[in-house]
Amino acid sequence: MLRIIFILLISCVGTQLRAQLVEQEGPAPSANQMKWHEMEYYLFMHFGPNTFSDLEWGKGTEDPKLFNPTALDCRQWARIARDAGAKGIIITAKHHDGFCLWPSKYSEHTVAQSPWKDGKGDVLRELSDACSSYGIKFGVYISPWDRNHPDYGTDEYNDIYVKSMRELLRNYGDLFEIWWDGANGEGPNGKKQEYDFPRFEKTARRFASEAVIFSDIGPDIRWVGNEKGIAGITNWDLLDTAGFMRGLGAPPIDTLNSGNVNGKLWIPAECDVSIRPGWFYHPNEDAAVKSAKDLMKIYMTSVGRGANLLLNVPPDRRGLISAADSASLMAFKSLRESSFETNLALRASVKVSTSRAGYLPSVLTDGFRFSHWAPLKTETTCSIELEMPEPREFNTILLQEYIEAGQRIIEFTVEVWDGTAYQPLVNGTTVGYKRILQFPKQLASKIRVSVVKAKASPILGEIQLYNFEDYQ
Ligand code: FUL
Repeated sequence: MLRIIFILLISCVGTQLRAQLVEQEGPAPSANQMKWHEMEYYLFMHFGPNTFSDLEWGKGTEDPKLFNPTALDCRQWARIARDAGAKGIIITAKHHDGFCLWPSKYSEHTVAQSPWKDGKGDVLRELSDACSSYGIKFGVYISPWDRNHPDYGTDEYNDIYVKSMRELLRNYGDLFEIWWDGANGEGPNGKKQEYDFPRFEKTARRFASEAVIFSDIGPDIRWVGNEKGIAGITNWDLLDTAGFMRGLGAPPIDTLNSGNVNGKLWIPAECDVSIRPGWFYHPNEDAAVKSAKDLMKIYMTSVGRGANLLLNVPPDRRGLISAADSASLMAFKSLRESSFETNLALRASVKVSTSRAGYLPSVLTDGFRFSHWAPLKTETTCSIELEMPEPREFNTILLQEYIEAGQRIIEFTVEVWDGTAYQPLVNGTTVGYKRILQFPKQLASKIRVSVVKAKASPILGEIQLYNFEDYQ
């Protein structure tokens, strides 16, 4: 009993202290969204009848016998993802052709009707188990558009979708993300569906309370507006969704790309992009796999702009990640690791314009985003000087805001000390969870970061410097 009272007391004091120090500005991420931000990079896998028919959008009339991977091994997928530094896998449990990668009771177009494992196989079971044994997270793409289901285009289909979602969400362990595609075309009877998204959302929340939900307009994560891996140079984690819908009624592309500075909801962007030209595996695209350098550029325009990177790596007809894709993923991992190996600003001394009581400037160079610093509450601008023990060569700066208290920075500058004065180096707009900017190589011991415009007193977690090899 005493122990419980003690814990309660500590947590009340803790909450009060936090509330006093880091007042929230506008919308802030939920606990699930915060975990999602921290994932940064994970894989997408498009797999199903299209893998075998060479199509991107199956018609829904494909014979389920087409689905017959000869050596499917989800442990290979999960191992490659983990070794590539990706934090999870999102699989197309059902794409637009309606084929279910699990033996759903609510469809006649599933792995159970296929010859794979004599109709006794379950890709979701194997992948969910593989992800947990390799310590990565598992998520699902469940296309609302279904070109196969006979009830599509009628009210009954909304029931079917809810039931199959419930079946899936209850039986395959914890999910980190549910992916709702905006595409909505005709079903087998030529009719389009009026989706009951409020009901879908209720079901998702009830049976996957730990998952974030992705769609054009969230509710948790938004589409970035392109399939190239490019978030806006200005990228707000905020969005206004009132009056918008998924698919054709979505907000304009540039809004999805940059968010809304005064958006009422925390709905950060996710960049979905494929390692190959198509989303599904096509043998004739084997020579068109993106290189490590291509992927690094994508990383910089997604994670480097405060968005997450969802990189599609489609399994082939054997049911394996092909050698070319895995080689490129590993080379991308090495390039990333060598680029970020040495934080030259680690433990650099820090001088600031003003500091709020209780905030130590030195945490800005301690290597941890979570420990954060802020100027006086009344100041919406600030300047931070970092000094390294001796001149070092660098060409990259990484900044992180403490977004748990909201996203605040609107504009910042970076200057370099040339021995007599500060010279302009690079300017930026939003920071958010992470911002990485590059500039021509410098040899210097001092830089100055100034927040010149913010929605409220800025709260920063990290400032880091790196010297990247050229990957352009
Ligand atoms: C799109 C779909 O139509 C594509 O087939 C793919 O799944 C992509 C990720 O989303 O909207």
